Amino acid sequence: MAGHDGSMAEPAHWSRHLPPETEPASVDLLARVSLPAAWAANWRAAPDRPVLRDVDGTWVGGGELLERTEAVAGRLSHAGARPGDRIVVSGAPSVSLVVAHAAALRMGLVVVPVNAAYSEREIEAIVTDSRPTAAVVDRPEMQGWMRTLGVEMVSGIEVELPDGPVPTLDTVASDDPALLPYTSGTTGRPKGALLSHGNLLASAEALLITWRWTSEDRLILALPLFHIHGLGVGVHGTLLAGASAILQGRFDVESVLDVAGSGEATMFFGVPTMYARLAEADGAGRLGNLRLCVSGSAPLSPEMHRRIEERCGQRILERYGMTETVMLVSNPYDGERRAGAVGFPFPGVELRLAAENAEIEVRGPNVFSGYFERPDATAESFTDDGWFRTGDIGAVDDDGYVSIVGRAKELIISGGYNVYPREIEDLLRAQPGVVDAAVVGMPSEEWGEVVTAYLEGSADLDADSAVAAASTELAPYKRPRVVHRVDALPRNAMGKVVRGDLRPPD
Ligand code: MCA
Ligand code: AMP
Repeated sequence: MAGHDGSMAEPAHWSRHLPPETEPASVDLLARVSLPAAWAANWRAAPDRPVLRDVDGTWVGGGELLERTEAVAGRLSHAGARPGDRIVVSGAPSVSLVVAHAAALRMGLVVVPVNAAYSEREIEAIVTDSRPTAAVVDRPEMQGWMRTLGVEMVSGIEVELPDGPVPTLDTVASDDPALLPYTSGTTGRPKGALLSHGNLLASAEALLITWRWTSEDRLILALPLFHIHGLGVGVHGTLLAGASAILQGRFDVESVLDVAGSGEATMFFGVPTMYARLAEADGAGRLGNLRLCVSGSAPLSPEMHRRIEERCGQRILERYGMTETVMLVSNPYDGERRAGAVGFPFPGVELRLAAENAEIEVRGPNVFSGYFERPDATAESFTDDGWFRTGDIGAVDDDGYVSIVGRAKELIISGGYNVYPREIEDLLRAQPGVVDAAVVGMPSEEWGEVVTAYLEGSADLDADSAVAAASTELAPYKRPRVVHRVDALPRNAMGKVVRGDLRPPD
């Protein structure tokens, strides 16, 4: 096997192989078997210890989490949910949402986390594909859609169902399925990334090691809890470390800085858009009180990295992950946190760059086994020798730091949310008068990229109205913010749109 310097002879299909930061043999990332078993053990060991501060300011301790997750599991089981069944969980951040999630995992259900702002069309695609038995959803409108789509058990976020006996809990194996988050993908049809309990546990253990996350830590958690960043990193890490978190219902610059300034928290995790806003705020220096600030989900520019250090007195630790793999690469906690780089593979993660295009390929106990009931998409996303193709283009410098230098996939990242052009283009093409459509991300200091639509059509095409009509089918973050009508989209000799040649008309 190649060393850190990649010096030994390498097979032709990859150019550089980085082993995990901690050799796999030296740490058993699966020793605790599953997250829910480890969480319950932590809660039992310290029932009075505060774990989560709810959005109304009340603290909930381990003993209460044990009781509440058991009660919810009793209700779900009484209503007919069985291990292996899928359950949609969707809502704004709250302790009740975390309780529903943890209860489902403790009894062996597979959680399908869903964006609380999705449209009926977006929900239908996920429900049709995942066929959940139950849905715990805070938005009444979405509860109605779930019922119409035939979901048997639908409740609000408090799981207001009749009580029942507590089923067997905390007996899942590492290989059992745990989470089924959906990613739209380049085909426009969403696919579920099936993550096992082992995948989630291995990644959370690696975070604890790399970021020195201990029970003394308290996280300011202002991320949505339906993506890996807020859920798989923020919630899972907090509960595994036996630490605590302050849940903020939504991201608000002043609230984050107030908590940071009060000295009651030690960490903050955010996307670059959040840091861009924090750096511009009065009293941004309050962020400097924290032990650790982590950025991820989208590139943090070296300029922004420096600006935050200057304004907030905080040297950001940037890391890189994906829904399919949880966390992959992190800057070091003690060593240099290098601006513009994402760092070294987490414990357990091996990384290599494909020789032909430097695409990052990974493997490890954190990497999912495939897309739910999509053998073709799964086969395409793994190499013949079993490495997952991330679709991100990487580089490794002489010190072994990995950087993301591009994307092999058509993906726009706006404010840390992924937007796949294909899904939006398909909706735009269906609008009257639209001959063709192309959607790209234009650079933006605040959002990273702004979703921008080019519509091909005659001079009387009302491009804004066409986009507005398509937007009713899309969650707000996917809606094109900039719209151009063009006589003809730039095409190559094969007739394919050349995205790189798209320019606003004069
Ligand atoms: C909100 N809006 C957006 C976005 N967010 N538009 C484009 N892109 C967005 N990301 C819209 C709102 O609907 C509103 O539209 C307008 O922008 C202004 O809203 P504002 O109040 O300023 O926004 P906000 O509520 O403060 O949200 C900004 C945000 C949020 C806090 C940065 O986008 C956010 O929480 N992003 C994090 C997403 C995340 O967790 N990603 C992780 C996935 P209008 O004016 O029309 O009403 S990736 C992942 O999990 C992997 C594993 C990883 O590596 O982490
Ligand atoms: P998702 O599919 O929502 O899990 O998003 C994963 C994608 O986000 C990755 O494939 C990357 O393209 C991107 N990403 C996550 N973290 C970073 C980062 N620190 N720098 C650049 N891109 C990132």
